[in-house]
Amino acid sequence: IPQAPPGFKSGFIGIIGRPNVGKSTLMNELVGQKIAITSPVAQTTRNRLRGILTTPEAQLIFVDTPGIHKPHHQLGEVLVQNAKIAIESVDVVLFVVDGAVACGAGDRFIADLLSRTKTPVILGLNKIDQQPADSQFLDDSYAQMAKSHEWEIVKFSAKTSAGLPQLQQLLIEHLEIGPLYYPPDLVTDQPERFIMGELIREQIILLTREEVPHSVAIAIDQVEESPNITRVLATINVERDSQKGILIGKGGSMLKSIGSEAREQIQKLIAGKVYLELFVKVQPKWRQSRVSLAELGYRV
Ligand code: GDP
Ligand code: K
Ligand code: MG
Repeated sequence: IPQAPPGFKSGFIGIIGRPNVGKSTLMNELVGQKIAITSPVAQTTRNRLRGILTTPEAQLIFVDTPGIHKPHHQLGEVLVQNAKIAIESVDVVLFVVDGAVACGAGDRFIADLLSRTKTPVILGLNKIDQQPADSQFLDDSYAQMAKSHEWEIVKFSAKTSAGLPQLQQLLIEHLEIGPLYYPPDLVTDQPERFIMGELIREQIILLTREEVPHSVAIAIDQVEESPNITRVLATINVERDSQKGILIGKGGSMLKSIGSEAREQIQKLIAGKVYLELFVKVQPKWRQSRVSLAELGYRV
């Protein structure tokens, strides 16, 4: 890693917020590459994932987190625990809310968590492209929350990029002089294999029924590069036979769709041709088992 020039700033920014407010979309937009998968489904993001943006004056390391919500099972608790760790271990918290809907109980639950930390908080109103014509009442509901906690507030759209340069500038202002933590051209701390697994999971979320996505875990078994094509073998682990059935689909049609969409995404990721082979395996109750969670790469 090269030495940072004099006056260079760097630091870690935790992206916190309810599910579906656009945290992952925002991180992808800021770093300029799809590293975190996004979808209209809550709990798309499971692991903590770092996105890295290096400018001539600063290195911003974003920590994407799963949305914070009331946990219902062990995986849920692990997710909330990870978000809490993220809050304490970053230099700045970017608390993202959905500016197209009024401030609600979910936002206040998080605001309460954040009020107990010394980490500086910036309140980010996302989805301003979706705000209705008369949006003053929406802005007011968040402005009140920001004021009572003395948080700075900034408005943007992760989808259209409106307001993102201003957000970036504000974040840099909050960082201290620091080193380059990562090489300037790196956009994520995760290995390519992990992102590949995520891109497969994204297609499962987008293409299958809601009960399947929460119980899948992807293992990339093999990545074999040759001059013309990269061969990727992956296993989709599910809990039940019925889920295996849904994933495979009639005559294998669902698995075929997942495979061809995921292949497109992985080709973009590695900028090359990909051959993708998917297997589906039933591994009962992995969600309840901390051992299996750890084996599958989740922080427990
Ligand atoms: P997360 O759960 O907070 O990580 O949210 P995602 O990044 O997965 O986004 C949830 C949904 O909101 C997806 O369908 C995104 O396309 C959508 N979304 C994210 N940011 C914006 C935005 O600025 N404007 C609009 N209209 N939609 C957005
Ligand atoms: K989501
Ligand atoms: Mg996300």
